[in-house]
Amino acid sequence: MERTFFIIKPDGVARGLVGDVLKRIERRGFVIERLELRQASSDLLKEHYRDLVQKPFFPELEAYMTQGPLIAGVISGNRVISSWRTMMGATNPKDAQPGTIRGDFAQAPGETGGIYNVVHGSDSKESAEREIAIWFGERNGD
Ligand code: DAT
Ligand code: MG
Repeated sequence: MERTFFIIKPDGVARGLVGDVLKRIERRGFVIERLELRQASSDLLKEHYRDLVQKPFFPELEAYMTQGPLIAGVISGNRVISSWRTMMGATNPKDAQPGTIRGDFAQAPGETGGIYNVVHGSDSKESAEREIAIWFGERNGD
């Protein structure tokens, strides 16, 4: 069965949205394979967002993702990678459709332009396997 890696980001945990997000996963029929409350380190984040480390917004992204505990997990199901991306909605909450997690729970960026969008999901099969290994692989004491 296909699987993907997801995060309920620190804003989602701090705002008490864990139950809402997990409910949507369960209601959709996806199976929760792994679920862990974690504090992400700077090194882990740099590996996870390997392709974004050089972007001007990376320092803000790193501060956001390490500001408090997050939920990291693995879910499985038929076509779960693309389905979870659809359930999340667009990256920027101002573009996210109502009915998506970001469209229902995340606010449009303010003056600073920072994007706080509640959830993460792997964008391809390769990313899913890479991210599962980073977060739950042997390197992290699994
Ligand atoms: P997604 O999370 O939808 O896969 P992404 O992989 O392009 O989007 O970016 C990862 C995260 O980085 C995103 O959830 C929020 C942040 N981010 C992306 N583009 C940004 C930007 N232009 N300004 C600020 N933060 C940004
Ligand atoms: Mg991404």
